Amino acid sequence: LKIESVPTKPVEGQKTGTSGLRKKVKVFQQENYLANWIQALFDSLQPEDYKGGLLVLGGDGRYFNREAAQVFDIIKIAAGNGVGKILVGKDGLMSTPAVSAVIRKQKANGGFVMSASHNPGGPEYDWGIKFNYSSGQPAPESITDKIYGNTLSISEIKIADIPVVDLSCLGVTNYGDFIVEVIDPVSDYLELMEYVFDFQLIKGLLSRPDFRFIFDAMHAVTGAYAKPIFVGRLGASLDCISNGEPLEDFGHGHPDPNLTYAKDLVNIMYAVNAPDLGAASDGDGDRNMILGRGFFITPSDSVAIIAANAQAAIPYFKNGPKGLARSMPTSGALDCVAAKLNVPFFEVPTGWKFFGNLMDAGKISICGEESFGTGSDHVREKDGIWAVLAWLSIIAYRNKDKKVGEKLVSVADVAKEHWATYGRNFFSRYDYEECESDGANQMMEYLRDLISKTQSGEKYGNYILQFADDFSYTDPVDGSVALKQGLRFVFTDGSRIIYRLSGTGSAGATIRIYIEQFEPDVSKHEMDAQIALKPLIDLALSISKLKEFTGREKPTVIT
Ligand code: VG1
Ligand code: CO
Repeated sequence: LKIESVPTKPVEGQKTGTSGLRKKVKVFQQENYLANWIQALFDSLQPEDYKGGLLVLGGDGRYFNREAAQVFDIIKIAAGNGVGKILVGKDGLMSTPAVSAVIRKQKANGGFVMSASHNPGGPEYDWGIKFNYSSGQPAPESITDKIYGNTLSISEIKIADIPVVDLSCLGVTNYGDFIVEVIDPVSDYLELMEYVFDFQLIKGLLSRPDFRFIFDAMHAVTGAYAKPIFVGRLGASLDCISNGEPLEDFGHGHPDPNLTYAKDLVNIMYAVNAPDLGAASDGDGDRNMILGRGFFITPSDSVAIIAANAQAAIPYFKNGPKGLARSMPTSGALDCVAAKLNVPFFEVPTGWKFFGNLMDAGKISICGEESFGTGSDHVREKDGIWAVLAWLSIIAYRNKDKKVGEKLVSVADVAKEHWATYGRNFFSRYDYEECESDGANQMMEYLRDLISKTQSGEKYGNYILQFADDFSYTDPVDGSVALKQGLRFVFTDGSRIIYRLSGTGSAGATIRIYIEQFEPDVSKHEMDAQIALKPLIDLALSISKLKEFTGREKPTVIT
């Protein structure tokens, strides 16, 4: 293997955000931009973490993935740095949770996911890359900070001279000491799903004449998984899958499974004669949205409901979940379940990387984020298909003895029963995308200053302040500290307003406002969340002076 040392110079702006490095495709097309980052990554690892080792490479199928894998050097730089073998998903495809699963199953040292997740794809849009570690978890901040540091002083890239690999054919190719194996991106993942869930139970539900299911792959990576899993193994009919072909530009779509961007699915699920369960997943297959007939399950409720029903409906959890965790802005619905199950509970900053240590230490098994992320310790990423299988399992379990013609327990019934048992946590998130960075930063500074002057007991409209702070987190496993993870106003009745700036955007600043209010009174549970939360939303806008700082009248996305 001929290895060349190519001189290079640092390029600005290679700091990793909430989940990997994400920029416009045009930025990644600059000379050595991606190559620098990949080399900086190897320079940040201990040699024993990759020399002669095994890495995994997958992606969500978006524009630029093929170039990135080959021409722009991920494979060649891996070889140049002495990696022994790389497992690449066929056609460069592999979902984020599947990469995590393959790393674990094949005992790899780590892996790359070429994805900007739910951000749109195409020459004018976004690209991104994430690195996961040997237990399949997103690289911790200690590593991503090192990578960034190395991008500022990088001077050489080690590149192996190997020809372009045909990623469309399964098989092994040797290049001296370096091996490329193109693998089926589905099989290890499918095997894991069969281990976690009772496929016979789900099959029973999907074959009922009185139950209809629809899955929208949004022309993203789960298209490659939905057919072999839902249709091939679970007997759903092919027309249950919509937008099932992964496309480089996601069919001009925005592959974000929420009420705004998964409009097609929402329309189907709110029409007369809607299916019983509708679901969608994002670009790289780690997010999910669950809908019943005319009924939206908030992600915060989804993780709570899955946790409450897991022991009965999902074999993997037959002894009950070990512990539960959510990101700080996610609603407290999960807290109530943890209290009832009497299991440990953790609140971590936004971003899946904070759950990994808790899982490795055996402290939690189910966790979630309000941002359509749900998962468990079967892998170290959130997992869209897993969440859909979890919901199918719950509905299947609740109806397993029902005869055709009997009324089935619906998705909405399960949610309403859950609220009746635990109370309802009304929750909404307002996103103001692509604001001017200056205005957004000034607003956050203004709020920080305000928080430093607040005192508990102060009145805000009808709410009494319990405390306000800038959330920080000390990892109970390794003691690492994450500061400035979101500004919180917590009121005495448990209501919360939280402000954060997004760490995944590729242009300007995105402000997120999270609003939550707990309602124990069953007679109020059927209220529309926007109506129930209106006073608190108005308060959130006035406290922050959002309009003055950003000039925005309305959010771009409400979930
Ligand atoms: C967002 C979500 C966060 C999620 C992250 C990555 O981050 O809020 O909960 O973990 O995206 O998800 P931010 O910093 O923009 O709020 V994914 O599907 O992009 O890997
Ligand atoms: Co994603």
